[in-house]
Amino acid sequence: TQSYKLGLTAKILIGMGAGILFGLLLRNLFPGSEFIQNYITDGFLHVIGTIFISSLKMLVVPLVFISLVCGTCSLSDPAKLGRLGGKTIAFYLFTTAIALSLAILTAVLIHPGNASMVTENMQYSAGDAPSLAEVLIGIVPTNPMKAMSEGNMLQIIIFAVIFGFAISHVGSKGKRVAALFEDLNEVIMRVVTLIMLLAPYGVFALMGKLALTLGLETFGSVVKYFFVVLTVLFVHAFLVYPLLLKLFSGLSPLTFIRKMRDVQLFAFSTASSNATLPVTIETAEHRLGVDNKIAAFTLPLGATINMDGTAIMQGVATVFIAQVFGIELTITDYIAVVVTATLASIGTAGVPGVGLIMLAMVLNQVGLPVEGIALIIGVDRLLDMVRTAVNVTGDTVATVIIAKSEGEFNEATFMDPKAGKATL
Ligand code: DAS
Repeated sequence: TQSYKLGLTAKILIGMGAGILFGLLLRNLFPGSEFIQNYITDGFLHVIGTIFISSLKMLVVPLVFISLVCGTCSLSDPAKLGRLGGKTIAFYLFTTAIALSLAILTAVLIHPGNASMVTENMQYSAGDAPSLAEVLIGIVPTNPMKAMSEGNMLQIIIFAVIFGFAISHVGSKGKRVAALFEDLNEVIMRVVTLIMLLAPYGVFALMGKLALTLGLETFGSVVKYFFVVLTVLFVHAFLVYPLLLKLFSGLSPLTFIRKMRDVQLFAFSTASSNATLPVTIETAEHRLGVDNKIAAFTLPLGATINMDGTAIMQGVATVFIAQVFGIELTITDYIAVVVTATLASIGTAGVPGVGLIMLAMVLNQVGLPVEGIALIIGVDRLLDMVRTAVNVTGDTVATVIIAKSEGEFNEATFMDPKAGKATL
């Protein structure tokens, strides 16, 4: 008889459920237990969860460099490279602008914040938002190896694109180098599917630790803020993106959403677009039918500069904090928020909690009290997980639309429900 093979998605969901149950059980059976805190929460669960995330991050730099060189060296036409870059940046800015506008509008209408929430011991420090000049200068690596060792995604992308482009302009030698990178790409993608098989265990640990540490009491006064952000995130992910996909590519949003489940579960569990990148690239190429030369460029770029979910949190949080402190925001203030939030997101990689750090820059820039962040920091971890899933979904929607518009898309793969199932 055909033994029913549980798909990876099912195993991850089981891992999540078991982890949450395990954490809640321990939290309620032994509240405040030192042993649990030291040996389970900060011990066993922390170790397994961190190893899982590290094993994903381990792949990011080699995968992005190899697949981007591999993709670019088959993009010998400079006009096509320029058009691809232009389309990608334009589409990312377009969806982020929609996300921010939706968020600000909803928060102004629902008015989640009021003056009664101000407490005395609020403090939070803010960095300075980078200027456009700093962002542009910061993109070119002075030392590619340093960029790789630091995981500076934009610098790695720039170097890989230039290196790959040069390969297609050295004649026959280039063919050998290109073939080598094709083979390396094959190997590194195989490593990705191997690591994905660890997911159920890693997710169990991550959710177990979260359930053990995050109590319902942290939701207190900011429950309205929490649900406003959640609502806009869901509207953006399940209404705006399907609409854009249908409008710009004519493809079935349902098929897309179904095939994005694993990626969204990884993003939710790790709260890191960067750590999820190997899975996003593998899914885009092997399950959604996007050609490597597109996915290898648009997805690493998107994981770094395109964070619609984060922009949504920042839009709502800015309005919420202004409401709490009774500060009236003008249209120019909102425009300053949109510009600063977009600039701040370009330079920062997709790692857990980066949204809050950028929010501090945005508040600082528009003269709002940064200490207001102390109000929302308690629920930010859970929101970070959801908005990261939205971030990676936005990157992939843009990738599919651009791939189809460039004719670098295999519709048969997209329509095939069995395509690219993660197996050994
Ligand atoms: N966790 C970030 C990411 O990986 C998003 C955020 O912090 O807002 O995209």
